[in-house]
Amino acid sequence: MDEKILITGAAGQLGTVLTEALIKKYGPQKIVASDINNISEFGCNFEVLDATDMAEINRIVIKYRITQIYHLAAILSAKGEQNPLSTWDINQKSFFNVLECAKDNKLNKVFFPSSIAVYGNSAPKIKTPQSAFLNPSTVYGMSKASGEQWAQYYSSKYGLDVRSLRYPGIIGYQSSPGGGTTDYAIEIYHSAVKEQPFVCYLNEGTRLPMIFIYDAIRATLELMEARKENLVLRSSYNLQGISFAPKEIIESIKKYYPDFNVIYKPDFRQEIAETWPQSMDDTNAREDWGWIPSYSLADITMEMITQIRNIYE
Ligand code: AKB
Repeated sequence: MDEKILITGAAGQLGTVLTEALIKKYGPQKIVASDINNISEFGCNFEVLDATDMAEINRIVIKYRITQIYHLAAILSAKGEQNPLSTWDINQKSFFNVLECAKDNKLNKVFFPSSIAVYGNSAPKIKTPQSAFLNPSTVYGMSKASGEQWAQYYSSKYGLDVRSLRYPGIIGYQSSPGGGTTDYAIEIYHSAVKEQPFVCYLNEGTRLPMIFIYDAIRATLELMEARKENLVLRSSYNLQGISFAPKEIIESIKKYYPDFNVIYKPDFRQEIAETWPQSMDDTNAREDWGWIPSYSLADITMEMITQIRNIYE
């Protein structure tokens, strides 16, 4: 099947690297990167797109004969709390637009990124089960939890092949993080390499699920390539990489920078993090499409420090 792929939010943390991976896999002519900001550095087709604009999504889908959409545009957890109603509006409207456009134009597949943020205080914190109760504590989490339900609805009602992952915090060096609660785990490496003290907005023992960018990309591509009949879950798959707290990442950084200094100043993000799982049970992902993470905390620290040193050199 000759695929033509549209990525929304392509300039974001996940989008930057996923777009590159899709270009590598399908070739640049087959990929259309889009973003609300005009960033034309992608080596493929590029369109400025506000994904809340249905007419624009339709225009691009028709212009390029798109067959798949990876819908990455969204406002994340911490930034989302600063403007709850517009976060809800942007996250919901853009996903409805993608779902409707995919249904009407009979697209082959849609990818929807969900998050650990769908869980709240009612779910067990350790190895959070796939089917644990969802009572998200942020508007971002609410939008992802309802998005999952809509994904399932479009799948069962209209036969749309929507696939989704509940990502942990993604750690990567390729672009700056954008308003998440897990962003400290990226910023901390930049401070370490610049040999500056780091002000950590989470307490030293706040354990969260995280994943290295290359594992996150591989998981996304593996899910999208999996045989349709193997995918039992049409809401979203739990995805576990590793779990750690600030004190553990600091310990691993100190192997490279023994004098690295961290000051703890918890803010509103501490409260969000406390409602999230510490680790996820991803048995369904392992069983249905063979998910196995490969990067340990030591691997991530080595890779992040090496790559960030190159950036600042
Ligand atoms: C965030 O912190 O908001 C995101 C997420 C876990 O979905 N990184």
